[in-house]
Amino acid sequence: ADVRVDVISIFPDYLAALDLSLVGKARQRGLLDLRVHDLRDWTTDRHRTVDDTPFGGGAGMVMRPDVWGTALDEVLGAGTEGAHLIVPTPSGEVFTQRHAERLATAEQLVFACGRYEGIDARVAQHYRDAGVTVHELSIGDYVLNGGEVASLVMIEAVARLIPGMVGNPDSLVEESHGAAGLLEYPVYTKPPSWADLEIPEVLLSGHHAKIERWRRDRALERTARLRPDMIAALDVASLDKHDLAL
Ligand code: 6GU
Repeated sequence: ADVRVDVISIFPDYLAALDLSLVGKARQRGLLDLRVHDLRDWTTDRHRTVDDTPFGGGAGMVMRPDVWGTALDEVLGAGTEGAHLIVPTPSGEVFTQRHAERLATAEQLVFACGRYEGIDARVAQHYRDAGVTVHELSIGDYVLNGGEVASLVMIEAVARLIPGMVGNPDSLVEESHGAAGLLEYPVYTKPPSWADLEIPEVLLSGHHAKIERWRRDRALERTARLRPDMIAALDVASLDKHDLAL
């Protein structure tokens, strides 16, 4: 397969959705070698313990570095070259399309899904020191119970960028958070009249340049309303003289 993805979790069943849809098809077609592992397979005690109380006190439990170390050493294998370790955590950098693009070029991605109050901080430190590219990533400013759902999100965002994964590659370049740096314009299909609502007349005009202009205006309008931060970040060189009228 082109890409190897490993997910380590104490709830491997959470990742069952990766058998479905585009990611599932990519696995069947051999484009993606995706393996889900149970962290408890690397425990050595009778109770299959993965966590302990935090040094310094405080609420909750912390995942033990020794169990994670044994698991990650085995899953990463010999070469650290080309391997990226992703540690989903609400205290990480916010995951964006830029991260997805970078991760889509990696040979191996390993997702270490923490639960409880997180994984002992020495784990990320150790693998960084060993030359693995480690990313501590959050999927947004809210709290989940663990890294599993965040891993699903990131794997889907990365998988659809792997060459040969999406049926029509045009749908990858024209979309939100793509080259334009704008939110998408509204889209319509048949029937042309529904629930007393008509589709915008320009879309029936057959006038390609007018349609493009209308779509760009709607994208700019929507982005200014919902995401002023994205407008502020726009490269002035990406604007045309008609945009400036807005
Ligand atoms: Cl990556 N993990 C958890 N537990 N909560 C989150 C998150 C990750 N991203 C946003 N909230």
